[in-house]
Amino acid sequence: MADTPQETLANLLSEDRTFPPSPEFTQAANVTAAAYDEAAADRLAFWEAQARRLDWSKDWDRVLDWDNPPFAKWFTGGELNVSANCLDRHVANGLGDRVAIHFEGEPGDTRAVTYAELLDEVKRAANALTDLGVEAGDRVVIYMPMIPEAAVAMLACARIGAPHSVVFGGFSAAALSSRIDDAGAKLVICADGGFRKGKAFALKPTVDEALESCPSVEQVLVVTRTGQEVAWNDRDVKWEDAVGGASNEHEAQPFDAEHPLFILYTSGTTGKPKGILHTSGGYLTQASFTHHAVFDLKPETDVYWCTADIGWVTGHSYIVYGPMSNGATQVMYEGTPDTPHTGRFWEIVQKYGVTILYTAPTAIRTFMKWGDDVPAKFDLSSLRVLGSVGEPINPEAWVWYREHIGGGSTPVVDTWWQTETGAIMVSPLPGVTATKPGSAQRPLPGISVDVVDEQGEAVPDGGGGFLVIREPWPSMLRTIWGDDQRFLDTYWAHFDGMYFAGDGAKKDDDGDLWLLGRVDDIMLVSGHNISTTEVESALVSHETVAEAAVVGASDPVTGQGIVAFVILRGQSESSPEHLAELRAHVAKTLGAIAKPRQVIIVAELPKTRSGKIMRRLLRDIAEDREIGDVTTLADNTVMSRIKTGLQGGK
Ligand code: 6R9
Repeated sequence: MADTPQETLANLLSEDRTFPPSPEFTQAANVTAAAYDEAAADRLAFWEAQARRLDWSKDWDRVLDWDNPPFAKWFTGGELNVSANCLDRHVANGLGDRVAIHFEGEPGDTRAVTYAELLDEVKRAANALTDLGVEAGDRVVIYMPMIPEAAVAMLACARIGAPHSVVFGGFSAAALSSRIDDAGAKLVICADGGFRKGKAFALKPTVDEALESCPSVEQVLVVTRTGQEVAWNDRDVKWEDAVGGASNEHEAQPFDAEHPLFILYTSGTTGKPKGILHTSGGYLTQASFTHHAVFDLKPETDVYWCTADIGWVTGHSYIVYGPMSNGATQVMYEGTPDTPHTGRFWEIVQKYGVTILYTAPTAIRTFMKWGDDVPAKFDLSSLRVLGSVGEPINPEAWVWYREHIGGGSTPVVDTWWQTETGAIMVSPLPGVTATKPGSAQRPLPGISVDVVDEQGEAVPDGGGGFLVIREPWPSMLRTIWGDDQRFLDTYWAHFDGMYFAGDGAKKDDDGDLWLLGRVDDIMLVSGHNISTTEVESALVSHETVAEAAVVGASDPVTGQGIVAFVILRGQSESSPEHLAELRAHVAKTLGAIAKPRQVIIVAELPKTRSGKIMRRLLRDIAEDREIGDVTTLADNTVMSRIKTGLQGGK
């Protein structure tokens, strides 16, 4: 993140298309326009009403304690058990036979787990963790593939008040050990491995390697997923023995609303990863409410599918805590979208009759690249809400998603939020908002997001600047684990009394919000701040382009010159004329100032496990430097392939 925000962002892209919800959708929607008025009239009363959607063992004394800002406490004095809110209360309400998880393994193995079965397994796991000496307040690191046991492990930790810290399966031993160390974890829960891209991959050896430098860890609980050979140490315990052999009787104890629920590490571009701390009552209130409101979940009839990994905050809030607190039936898929074929996602939607799909722009752009004919082979008519998260969604990708996946009629909700915010902050409401391709639009009821200039003054409609949050919100991070000072410096030091999200944004003439990417990625061309997002969206609006990543490379004349890395759609081919046409297309769409100095065709782009493009690595290529730290890449061999491709193409 840039130390100080620079000048106001140029505002280049405009969008006139809007899609109001159908009257039928509005009629049946969970949340209506009245929610905005209620929250505007009394924000705290609004959140108090949302907290009442949960079961509390003890009522709170105060909704918000903001006596020592920016250290917030929500629902102080209140007590609840997060796991009981996700499981026990549904079973007590006679919903034990409802499927909680339709699991689809990558090799094609399937399991349907009901709420009663999930509760049974979580109770056993809670007992097993207690038997292994884990107590309330002890930290547990979870390093697993996308299998039901990952959710079981999280809910069992929550049940006994042991904060979990989930690390992406696939992170290196060094990344894993630095997180285990920072959290001071006592136990690691992992699997032998998982399935990805048609092959079994191993996790346990990485844990063994990581633990060489982690003295805090006493035991490792290992789930058998692939059955591959693994080295066995004295500290290792088989999940099947410990959990399988434990009692399924377990009474969940209530914890304070501010009891730590989890720590999740954000990669951060430099320095050591930040352990974002979330607590119980406020977090669950907002995760649960936003899931109900933004996806319009009808738990009796909907089949919900969030394609995120459990190691990303999206997996925490919108696979585990939000959906399960609402009693959702959901699909959990272990693998990649192109195994064994590029229609795998659509085959799953058709098979389970998925009604609500939540995925990332990176996936949508990949589907565009694979071609319209792939989803067209499947029956996707069950879908009624489509969501997007993780990066700005280019207007063309948004329109493609609605057309080719949503049959031209489903609302598309572009949801802006962060690990730090814990839950969705800015998004359309599907039964209320006339949606606009590419815009996340409005802060949700009870949330006060704004765009300010470098002095911290709100920009008028039509202006661009920095996204801030003016008032505390229930699921906000409470601090950075073990480092209050870094919490203050990172988020609260830029603008007086406001949370700085690190993202650039603009307000259009209707006051709708457009996210323009991380402030560190913003380019400075001939004295103008230009967002990577807008140039990328202009490129993606060309019929031959599926995906684009744009960086500013130092330029002797303009300060920075725009270099675009482009992936072509389907069978498209490039030529010098085509490259010139792409550059001209950007100039025509956004103005001459945004015309790329260079367009480079590539087959893939460097992305994190949650699908975010790592522009910093592309900047290294554009400026002909040694490639920087690649440890958080989904595939750390991609950079050498991109480089080789470039050399080969010269
Ligand atoms: C949930 C999640 C947070 C950063 C955030 C922003 C980007 C996420 C977005 C979006 C534009 C959206 N981001 N959703 N940008 N539109 N709908 O992604 O959390 O991994 O912590 O990343 O992702 O830059 O600041 P996290």
